Amino acid sequence: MELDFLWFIVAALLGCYVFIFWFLKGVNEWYYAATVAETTCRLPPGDMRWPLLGNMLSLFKTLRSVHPNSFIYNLVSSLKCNEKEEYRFDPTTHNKFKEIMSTIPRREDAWVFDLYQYEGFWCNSFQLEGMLSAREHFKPQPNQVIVSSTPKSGTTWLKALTFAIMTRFHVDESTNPLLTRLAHDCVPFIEVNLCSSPQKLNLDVPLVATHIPYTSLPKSITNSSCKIVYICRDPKDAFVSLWHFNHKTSAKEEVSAMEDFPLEDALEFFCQGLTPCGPYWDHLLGYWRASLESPEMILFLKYEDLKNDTVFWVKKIAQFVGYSFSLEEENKGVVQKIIDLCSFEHMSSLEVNKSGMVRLELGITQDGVNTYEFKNSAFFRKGKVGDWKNHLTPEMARRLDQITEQKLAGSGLTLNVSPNG
Ligand code: PAP
Repeated sequence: MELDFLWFIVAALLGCYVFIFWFLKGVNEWYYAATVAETTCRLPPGDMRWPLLGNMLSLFKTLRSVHPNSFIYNLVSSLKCNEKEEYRFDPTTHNKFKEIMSTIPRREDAWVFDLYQYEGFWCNSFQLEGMLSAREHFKPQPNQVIVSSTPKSGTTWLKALTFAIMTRFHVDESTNPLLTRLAHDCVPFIEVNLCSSPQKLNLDVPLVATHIPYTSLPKSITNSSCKIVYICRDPKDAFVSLWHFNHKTSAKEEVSAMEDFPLEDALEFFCQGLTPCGPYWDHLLGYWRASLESPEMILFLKYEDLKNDTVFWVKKIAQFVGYSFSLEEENKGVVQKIIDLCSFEHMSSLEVNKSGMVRLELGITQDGVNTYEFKNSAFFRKGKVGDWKNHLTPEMARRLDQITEQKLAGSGLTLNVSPNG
């Protein structure tokens, strides 16, 4: 009798344990699924989570079926998400991403975000997840234009110019979204902030951007008739720009961030190819070779050329993307107005670019959406050619020039490398 009672107690305890374990696990999964669904569908926080918590029975019934892999989850997502670009938190890709992340090389000791090496290039984790999602889901629009670059090569400027060129029939000078929004919010990165930009623009402009290396681009881009406008820059200026950007976006005070990651250390990483989207030179070469094979698909630009003869290159970009300026427009000064609108002096003086904030959604954890904020002004520093002279010693500059020469040898690509000393 006593033994039977003991067994009863053990079984009851075990039963309670299993029940509590599964219940908590279920709640946890539900919470996670709801967070993902809310983020993916841009529902107000709590929309999916809290109303259901009031009704424990329906919560319990639902929690096992709304896990990110489930049919219901996908149904909810597809019903709520009517904007075609909102694909970043697709659960299948998320699982694939987690699997890849656990096997690839990682460096934690360099720039603001840890770097992961994938398909020969280093990238941040959120870029990698975004890239995998873009590969699954990105569907170019008819006449799609893609602005591409390696970071700090003139992306913000090229985005603004291309956006202004392509929207000039929809908006006038006083209503241009570039006056009130960061260029990155007007032209989203397919791998980063299609989900992060605060509000979608309703202008029907087939224009997006990317830092993805050419060889890792979604097949939907490389196998299509998308036009790619690529911009590169003297690696010395790009490196100095990246170093400053790193400190401006660091969670630490700018000065102490600089002391923690001095220029000399950063240069070492840069030379080894350890930068976001690096090796820097390989990124350029991928697009350069593709542009030689398909010049009608890829326009290869250099920041320095754009600076030296902006009128010529703006007209060239417009023609390439299928939005040529008419003679009448040229006579009316439309080209110059676009150049003035997008100039460094004008852009950096706009209130939105001085005081606005970037809010990156880095991914989803069990605790919710992981975000990171920094000032829009981090994208505007000097906007000059040759500022490296104020930072690099002749020795450092020589080292970078030598690598550039070796890496580009035989490719036919020459950069506007401003002379040393
Ligand atoms: P991203 O790749 O992270 O978007 P990106 O815009 O390529 O950054 O690089 C920023 C650089 O472009 C900065 O260069 P600097 O650090 O040498 O100054 C920034 O000042 C410059 N830049 C931003 N907007 C413009 C512009 N309108 N005209 C010229 N240069 C610009």
